[in-house]
Amino acid sequence: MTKSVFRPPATALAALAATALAATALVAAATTTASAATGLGQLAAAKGRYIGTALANNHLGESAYATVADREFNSVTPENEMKWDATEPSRGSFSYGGGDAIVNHAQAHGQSVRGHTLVWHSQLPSWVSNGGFNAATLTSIMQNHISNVAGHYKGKLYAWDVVNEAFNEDGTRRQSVFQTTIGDGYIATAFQAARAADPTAKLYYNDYNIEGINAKSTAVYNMVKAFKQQGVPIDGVGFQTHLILGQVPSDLQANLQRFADLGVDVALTEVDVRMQTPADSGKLATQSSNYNALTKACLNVARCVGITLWGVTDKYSWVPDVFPGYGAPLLFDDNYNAKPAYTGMGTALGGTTSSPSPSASPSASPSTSPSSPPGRSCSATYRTVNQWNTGFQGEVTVANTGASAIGGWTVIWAFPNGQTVTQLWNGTLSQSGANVTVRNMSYNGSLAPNASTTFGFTGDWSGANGAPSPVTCAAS
Ligand code: 9MR
Repeated sequence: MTKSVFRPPATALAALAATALAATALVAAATTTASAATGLGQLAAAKGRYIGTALANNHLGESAYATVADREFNSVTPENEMKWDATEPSRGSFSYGGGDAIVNHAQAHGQSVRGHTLVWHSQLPSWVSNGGFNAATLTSIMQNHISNVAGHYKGKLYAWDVVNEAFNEDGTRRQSVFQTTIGDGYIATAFQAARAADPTAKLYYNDYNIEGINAKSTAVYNMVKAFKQQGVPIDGVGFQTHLILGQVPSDLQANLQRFADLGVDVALTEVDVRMQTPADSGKLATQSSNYNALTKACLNVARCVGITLWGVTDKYSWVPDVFPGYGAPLLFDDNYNAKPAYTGMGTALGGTTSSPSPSASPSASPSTSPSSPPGRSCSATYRTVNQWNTGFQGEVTVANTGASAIGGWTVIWAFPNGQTVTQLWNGTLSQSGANVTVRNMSYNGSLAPNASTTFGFTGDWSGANGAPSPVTCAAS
């Protein structure tokens, strides 16, 4: 098995060296070793979380953009391609080209997809906002939109931002056309329609300026609490987290936790940390510690499932267009050099930053069984589903065999007859000779006691295709 060791890309080291970043981080960068570059997504996956990015179709043809996106992230959110103006530009006429391209790209690169967004006052075609519909008609237009769009992507998305930005800063409802025409109930109706259209996607309410405890976040909190009491199908709350340099709310973690305690997942869904441009070493160092802090806040909350950056590179960030004089809010600069913020986040995710030592060195110890923390345990059951000339299909069922919920799992086996895995789904593969290690994806790591999940794969064999034994499982 190859141990995950975080190594900033070479460009990140250059960026670090050029800044007055805290001495510890400089030491870290200078002494970090690794056998293979490891992206943020892989680091997060080892903790049962994801690190995602907003992805824009029109930039995917740029090789540096696609390379960084695919290397670093294990989740994507279409930046604009699934919004109402893109998917139903005129009434009853649906177009999915942009969204489909993102989903196909994500599937080809082992990334889960957060759908964004079904009901929002912005990027809403004027046939909806200015149609003059009565409540019954607008309700059915909204239900029809959700049923078509969420239905089109049924089974393919990890989550949907069902309703986006429905509250004002003071905690009152935003006076969108949905609110003024249908009334408060439109949000619950939207969630019910989304559940009916795609029963497996996690359904989120998503908003900005709700990261700290304030009037707006408390209004959302009260809505979620009421939904849980009333049986309205809500699974998560997305905290956009568009921050200003140096202004990570000190109560971010406490706020995430109070929502999680209502029985929903939480996620940071559109993270960026903007600064007045031009950037300088001091600002970049502050930004690095801001990213470090917000990542830790999420990791410290068991139900914080992942973090999405709102873009791959500063070059294409929405920030300078909307906040003139501000920019440089992401992890990679205009030339795709990793910024100190990249290291700030990677370090929080457990990237190795100590001097090389025997225990920190990459090790190959496939015969060692992984171990689980006390109270957490899992089992892995291997089966051959199908077998032909030189190929076969396998499946492993992972079950939580302990009394506590688990947040992630790692399955290890050694093939007895030189078989190799050629493709694997619903898990993250690392393979070294006969030794195979599979970790959960962001969306299937959490298992309640007695719950199980499966991952599948295809492989090559010749001569014999014996089942491996033992197949061990470690829970986290
Ligand atoms: O990043 C998006 C940008 O390309 C669009 O022009 C803009 C239009 O409103 O939307 C941006 O994304 C927004 C997201 O969908 C919802 N939260 C705020 C984001 C930044 O404006």
